[in-house]
Amino acid sequence: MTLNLAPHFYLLPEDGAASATRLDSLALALLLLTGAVALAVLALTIGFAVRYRAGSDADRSNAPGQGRGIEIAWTLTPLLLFLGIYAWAAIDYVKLYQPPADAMPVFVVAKQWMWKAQHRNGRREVGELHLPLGRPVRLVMTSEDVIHSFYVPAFRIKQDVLPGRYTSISFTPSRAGEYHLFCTEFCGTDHALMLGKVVVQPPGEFARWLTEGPRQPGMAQRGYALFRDYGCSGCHAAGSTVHAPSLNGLLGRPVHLADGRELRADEAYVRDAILVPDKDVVAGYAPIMPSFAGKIGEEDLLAIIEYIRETGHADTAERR
Ligand code: HEC
Ligand SMILES: [Cu+2]
Repeated sequence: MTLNLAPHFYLLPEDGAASATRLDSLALALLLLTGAVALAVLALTIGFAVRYRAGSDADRSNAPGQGRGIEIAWTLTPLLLFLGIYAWAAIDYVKLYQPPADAMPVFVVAKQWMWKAQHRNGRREVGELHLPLGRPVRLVMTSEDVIHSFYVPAFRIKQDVLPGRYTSISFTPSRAGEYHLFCTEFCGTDHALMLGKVVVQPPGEFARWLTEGPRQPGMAQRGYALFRDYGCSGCHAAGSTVHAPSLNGLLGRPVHLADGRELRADEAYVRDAILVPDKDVVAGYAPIMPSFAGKIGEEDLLAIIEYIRETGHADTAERR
């Protein structure tokens, strides 16, 4: 739904994703609700001002001293209405951060002053982000320097992108086309030029685009090589003499930690496991893993995580 009132006047840009349609409905409902309340208050104010103006012959005898019923009504009705709006907005919000299991991960790395993206098959792009129409996507984002913020007005999504950690956001493009991508966190001299383009293509066209361009190894394949080069396999490979957990199918799996906590492994967890191994020690293992902070760059980290994700897929394929 768009709020186009006339061809050259619009309140919001055209919506290009399900997240935008949801937000527009919510914004419209809020506008109608608060507009109706404002109009009702205005009408009553004018009505009473005219009726009880000084010198009018309105009947002023027997003015009620209290009206508990009406006070309860005008307190409870807005309370319930706005709690309803709150619940509605909360559900929409959760959808941005709890993607469906089949959501396609795409990796975004921000740096002064550009947006870089990488797809799982290894295809990279700078200043552009190609996405398939109608498929839920999940962006896993980080920054190489300062805070940036990923903002696509047509999708009504905005997510801070921070150095030293992953943030992610999920949405489903619902209309093919090209959309503006902005950095919306002041990030230095050329912040205003940190622009990009999101290109939403029908699935077939997107699949073709993915395989075009220079041949490169997929992220998981590159990650596998890195996994050996950095010596991870020395401890984590099956048959290693070191007592270290198997990483097969780790992403999405519940993990029990030595301090009793339990969590579900996502990209951020794996990232921290590699860079700050002492933070979350897996139950039943000694904290002997060395930290790789400062040794592995952001893009290599993402590749290693993709390799770990792939081991899970290979696993399930074998079991089937
Ligand atoms: C010296 C052996 C050793 C090396 C080298 C090593 N690890 Fe570990 N790793 C461990 C041990 C032991 C644990 C479990 C204890 C802990 O969580 O610190 C672990 C835990 C992990 C976990 C969490 C596993 C889980 O089940 O939640 C991940 C992810 C991980 N390592 C990835 C890596 C990666 C990637 C590398 C290479 C960059 C690497 N490790 C190198 C020994 C090692
Ligand atoms: Cu920026």
